[in-house]
Amino acid sequence: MGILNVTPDSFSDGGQYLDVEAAVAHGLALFADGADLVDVGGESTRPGAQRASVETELARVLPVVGRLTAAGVPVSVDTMRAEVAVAAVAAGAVLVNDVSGGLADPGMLPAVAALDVDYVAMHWRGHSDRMADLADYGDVVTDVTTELAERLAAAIAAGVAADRVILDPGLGFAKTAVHNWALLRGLPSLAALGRPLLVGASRKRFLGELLAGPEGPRPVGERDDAGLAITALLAAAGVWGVRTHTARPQRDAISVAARLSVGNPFGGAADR
Ligand code: PMM
Repeated sequence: MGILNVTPDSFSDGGQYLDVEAAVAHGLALFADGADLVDVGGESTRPGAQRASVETELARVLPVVGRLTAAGVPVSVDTMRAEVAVAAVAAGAVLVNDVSGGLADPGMLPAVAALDVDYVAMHWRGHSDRMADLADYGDVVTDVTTELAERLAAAIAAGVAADRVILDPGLGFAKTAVHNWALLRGLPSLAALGRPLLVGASRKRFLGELLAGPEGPRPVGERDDAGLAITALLAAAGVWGVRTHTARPQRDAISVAARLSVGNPFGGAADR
């Protein structure tokens, strides 16, 4: 899943693709480079970010979704709002990627239930302006597994088909670096919920902290090799997808992992 943020303030690519032409060109490039989906988002979720209005989000996302879909690119929409999800699907999106797992907008799960799309439910505890205060866990793997199980149950109760739900631990969302590493190590616990897993580690702060030097954390633009190592390991472990800023190197890492994998904790990668 290639990331396309049509925002002025996302932590890694904010401001680069606000212009429709630039955004479409980047989405086409991600697809040409091997992304199975291009994930179009119009609202930054970086820690501390303020919310965009629904009008702003729609205006950013819809032209890009429409143009990419018309060009044959499978598109997902990264939104917490039912209204944006519905409009993006009408414009051609095939998956709704909801970082709030249905918690931010009570209309989201019923709206998704009425659409013929896959749904990513990410682990989330609150909006970006306060999520740092919500990074409080007993055992983070147990707590995130329990809370994602609740989101899966809520989606099913709202009428979403269970086999259309993909779960995501939500690295960096109300989580410290220690939490993120624990969750990456604890993915088999999430996999035990019986749904495919998506993981978004690309360029996130915990990688910058891991690779910190005397000058401080490794800058955002210099974290891709570490991200690639995570992709290879997760692909070998059998995750369904990774959400990343580049596509070709990820594709290559996934090919290597698939070729080498002989059995994995989640079952199933060996014969791909
Ligand atoms: N991370 C971000 C945005 N959307 N969606 C999913 N499913 N999982 C994630 O980890 C995730 C996401 C924040 O990163 P960005 O600003 O680079 O898009």
